[in-house]
Amino acid sequence: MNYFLAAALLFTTPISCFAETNKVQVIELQVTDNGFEPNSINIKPGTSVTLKITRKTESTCATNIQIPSKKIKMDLPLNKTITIDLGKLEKGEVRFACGMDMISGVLIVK
Ligand SMILES: [Cu+2]
Repeated sequence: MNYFLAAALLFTTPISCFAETNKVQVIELQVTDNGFEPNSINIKPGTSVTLKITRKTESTCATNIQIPSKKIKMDLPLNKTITIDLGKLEKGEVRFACGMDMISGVLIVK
């Protein structure tokens, strides 16, 4: 047993857990008959955000998603989860919408 390593792990683990700069938030979104669910998400500034989006319905025009401020456009295949890494978000709002901009939602960073 390597006691030095064990001690090092014991002391480094809690520190990295609480480090402000390494916060990651995974947000799971679904596209249903009601649109994006949820369609309003609160996030703390400086958090790295990963979206996991699954389209659950055929009867929607949201077969793709666009995030204009991040210049992102992705197809949303039925019942398949896609992952979008947004990186660290600063204060403000990040809007997302279907390709035709009829169904939308927002990440509120504050
Ligand atoms: Cu649409």
